[in-house]
This record gives sequence, C-alpha cells and structure tokens, in this order.
Amino acid sequence: MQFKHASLLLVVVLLGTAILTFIVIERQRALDDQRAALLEDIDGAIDVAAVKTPAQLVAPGSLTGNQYQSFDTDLNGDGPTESIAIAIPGNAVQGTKTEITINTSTATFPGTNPQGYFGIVDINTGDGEKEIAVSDLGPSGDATTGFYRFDGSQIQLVGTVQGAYEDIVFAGNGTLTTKTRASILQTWFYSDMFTLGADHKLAHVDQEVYLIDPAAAEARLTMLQDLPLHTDASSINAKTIVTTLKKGEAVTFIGCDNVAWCKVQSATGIAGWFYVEGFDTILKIDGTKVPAGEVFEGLSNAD
Ligand SMILES: [Ca+2]
Ligand SMILES: [Ca+2]
Repeated sequence: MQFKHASLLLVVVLLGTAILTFIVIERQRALDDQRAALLEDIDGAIDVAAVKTPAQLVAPGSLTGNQYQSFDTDLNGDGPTESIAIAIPGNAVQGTKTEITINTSTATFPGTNPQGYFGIVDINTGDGEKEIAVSDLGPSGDATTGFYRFDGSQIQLVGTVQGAYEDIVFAGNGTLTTKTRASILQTWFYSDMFTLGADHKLAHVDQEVYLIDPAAAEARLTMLQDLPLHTDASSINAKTIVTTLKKGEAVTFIGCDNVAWCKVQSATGIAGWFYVEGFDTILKIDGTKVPAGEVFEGLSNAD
C-alpha cells in the first residue's frame, strides 16, 4: 500500500509539473505574439525609411539659380577649381545634419531640417575668395546659415547666422544683413548685421537698438493702458517722462536693445523707451510691474 501511494503521488507531481510547464510555455507564447503584434504596429506607424526631411525630397533637377548639391568652382581664387558637394545623412527621426565636402576636406553643419542644397556667396568682393552658404530651416521655421571657406587644403567655418542664405543681403563690402529673432517683449525679428574680418571670421555688429521692419505686423500695437516713457535708455531710476502713451492709442514699436530696453513711438511721432524684465514684464516708471500683454494689444507670441 505504501508503494502504491508513493507511485500515485509521483504521478500526480509529474502531471502537475507538466501542466504548469505547459501553462508557462503557452503564456510566454502569448506574450511573444503580443510583442510581435506591437512591433508590427510601431513599424506601421513610423516607417523610419519613409520619414524624410524636405532636404531629402529635393530633386537635383528642381534646383535653380544659386542652389547646388554639387558644384565645381575656384573658391579661393588660386586658379584650380574645387569640387564641392553636400550630403544629408539621417532623416527626421534619426536626426539630421549637412556634411559639406570640398575636395577631400569635410565639415558638418548641425541642424534638424537641412535645406538640402548650398549657395556660393561673395561676402567681400575684394578678398579674392568666395564662401559656401548652407542653411538649415530649423524645427519651427527659424532658419540658420553656416558659411564656409577653403584655405587651399581645408574647409573652414566662417560663421553662423540666423536666416536662410537666400534671405540674407550681401553688400559685397564684407558686411551681410540678416533677420535675427529678438530675445524680449514678443516674437519679432530685427535687422542684424555681421562683418567679415581679416581673420576670415564673421563678427556681429552690436547696435544700440535693433530695429523691427516698420512694415511688420508686430510693429503696429495699440495701448491697453497708459504707459509713461523714459527719455532714453540710460537708467530705470530716471523719472524724466518724454511722453505718456494713452489707453486706446495706436503706437509704433521701433525695436529693442535686445537686453532690457525697448523703443516705441506715439501716434504724434514722439519716441521714448520702456524697461522690460525677463522676457515680457514691463517695469513702469512708477515701479509697478505689468505683463506686456496687459500693456499692448497686438503682440505676437508665435513659436
Ligand atoms: Ca582654388
Ligand atoms: Ca570674396
């Protein structure tokens, strides 16, 4: 009897183990199936190979004017031509950049949304050489442009500015003017100048006030409350008032020093300054602080 009981127990244990093993295997199989289905869904939603930046959709045949994906020219003015080409590795999911190669020397212009071609520009027509301009359109329309030169053996970065190269004005005398996004008050862009130095580097031209395009919508504001204006941008403690903008008055925003002071003009043509703390808190002459959106109607707050 003892032996019979032991055999029965063994059979029960073996059977139990077999059932448990079966359950575990089936459970794992179900999980594997779920995982496979999930991966299939992800692949369907994001087809990495199919996600391309505009740059990768630019067909060489669609390029016009000063737009090239490869071009041979004498960049440094020494007679022999250089072979210039760009490549856009990666895509919108994996990250993007533009690789610029002159002969055998390569540089990388970082970015998120390459324009997909380059231009040849001549920042200073008197220095015997030309520059390559490569633009990245940015994640939300804020383009940047990098300028490169060839020193006879290596590619060199001349400088980086905001704006796409086709929107930049080249005076030919070593200066260029672009539109730069301002840091205070609202979403607006100012006319910004750079000069090409003897060291072949772009230098920023600092200005007392960076000016908005008078035709821009962001230049036309309406007063939501009275705002006394400082005569100049010398001190927030100065109490001299040049004029007081009145509630309901249509005014013209002129620009800012891009740090704290902004200039605005009354409907009657009197200009004065107000002080901005942080991005858009206005510190009035009487010491009170008011959000700019409560002072001006018509401010832009685009991304
Ligand atoms: Ca050359
Ligand atoms: Ca030149």
